[in-house]
Amino acid sequence: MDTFMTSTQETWLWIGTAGMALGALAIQVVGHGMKESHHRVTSFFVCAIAACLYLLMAQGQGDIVVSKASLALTPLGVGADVSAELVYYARYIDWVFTTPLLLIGLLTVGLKPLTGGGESGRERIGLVAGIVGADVLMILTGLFGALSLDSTHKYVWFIVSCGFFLAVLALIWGPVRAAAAEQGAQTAALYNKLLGILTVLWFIYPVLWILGTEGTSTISLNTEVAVFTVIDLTAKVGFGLLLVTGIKKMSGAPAAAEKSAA
Ligand code: RET
Repeated sequence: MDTFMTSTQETWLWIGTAGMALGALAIQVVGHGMKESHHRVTSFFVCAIAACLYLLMAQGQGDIVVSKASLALTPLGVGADVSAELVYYARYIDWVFTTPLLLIGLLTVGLKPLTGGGESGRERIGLVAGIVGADVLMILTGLFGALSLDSTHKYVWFIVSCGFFLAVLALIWGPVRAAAAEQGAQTAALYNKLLGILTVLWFIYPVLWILGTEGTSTISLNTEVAVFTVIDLTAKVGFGLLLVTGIKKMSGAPAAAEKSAA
């Protein structure tokens, strides 16, 4: 039963705050002067949003204690059962904004620009809305699970959240990957590289959640906060830098190479 933020957690949360702020800065510097600047803008905001929410948590404002007390009359007198858990709710505010932005970063690599709109434009809107919608529901239902003290409720929400996660993966590995493959070898290679990295990193989140205090409490909250900080920095700063440098390199490459590969 963890009910307060320890100094180890506080240190990691300050490392997260500084890392995200420096990451935002690094993305601006590395992406300076790039042609497709929207990639720099989305990657910058992913880190800037995370920096604000890590600051909220480091200052002790991003957590709540969920608790439940029940009293029962027994032959021996009144028995009390209290359960309480510290939940960093701010993570979910971070993720509900940053995961759609990360996915949009990936989608703008995989999906080619539309000329004309029409039916294909509508299909595109449907695909993007489906991916972002499933992602937002994945995070929200994960929050519902984290706030549940009853283990049945918790695992129901975990399974629902995993279902939405699988839907996101099915769409980015299916139709979006197929669209990226039609855009030439260079774009397909960059998309596949980012897709592989994103998938591996994102799989760590539900595993950590279920092993941590939100799930089975197999690992301590100190370890969980430390590992989340490292994974968050990799999934946001590392991924953002890869995206920005990959796009910059590709726009610098002769267009003929892309066309001949197509
Ligand atoms: C939760 C709840 C349990 C089930 C699942 C989850 C998935 C979370 C993911 C989060 C990704 C976050 C990123 C943040 C920023 O970089 C919510 C832990 C499936 C995939 C990439």
